[in-house]
Amino acid sequence: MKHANGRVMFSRMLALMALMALALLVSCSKNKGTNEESNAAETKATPVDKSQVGTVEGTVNFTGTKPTPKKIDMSQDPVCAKKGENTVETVMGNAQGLQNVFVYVKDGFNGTADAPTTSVTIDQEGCRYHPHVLGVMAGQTIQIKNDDNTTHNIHPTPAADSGNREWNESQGPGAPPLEKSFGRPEVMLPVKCNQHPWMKMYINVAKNPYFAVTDADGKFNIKDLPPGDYTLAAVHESMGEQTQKVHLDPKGAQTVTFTFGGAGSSGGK
Ligand SMILES: [Cu+2]
Repeated sequence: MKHANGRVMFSRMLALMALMALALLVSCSKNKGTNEESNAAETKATPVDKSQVGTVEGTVNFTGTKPTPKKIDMSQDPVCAKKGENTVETVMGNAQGLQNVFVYVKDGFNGTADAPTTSVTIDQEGCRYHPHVLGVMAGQTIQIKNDDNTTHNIHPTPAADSGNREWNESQGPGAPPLEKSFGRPEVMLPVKCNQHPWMKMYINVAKNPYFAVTDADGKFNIKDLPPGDYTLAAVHESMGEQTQKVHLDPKGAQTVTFTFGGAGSSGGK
């Protein structure tokens, strides 16, 4: 009898151990499931922490004497010749400031940023492009307007290896705005008009939203940049690109100066 009781006890113990093992297995697989979910969340892009962003601002200077702006002969189209200040816009700006320099975060921003849903505008007015230098994010809409009583033919000519597409399109007086975008980053993408050979501008397609174009005083201001170490680049249509390393603390403000030209420089081509 004693022997038989021991056997019953042993088999009950075995059954209990089996149950405990099963319970352990179930709880383990539950944990595993939770871990997988949190891993998936970690691989998603980290959104920019808006409470920590800062500003990089500064000036692009030109040393030397700016060339006297060349006059443009618009006499081939009487509509154009009537209005506008008809000078070439290559090297311009007040005092030592250099206008129309595209300043952008070239390296160091590893987050993801969607293209803004707002569009940027190119206006054709007085047979000139306004602005002369434009910054836009890859994929962002560019609205092209014709405010002239003449026909323009907009013709962007991207670099062959840029991945952007070359196109040209006519736009008559009163025609609705064209809506275009470029999918790949490219600096100083030239735009010309097939009707008016003096019409020229540059579109800069950026891979992130951290860029600016210098104003008439050569000033730029890049806002809402997360803290980090960056390569800041400044590119001019005829004098090429310069870069600088910039460190930005949380909620920081950095001032950067770029200098183009040199004693006696006429500002390139
Ligand atoms: Cu034109």
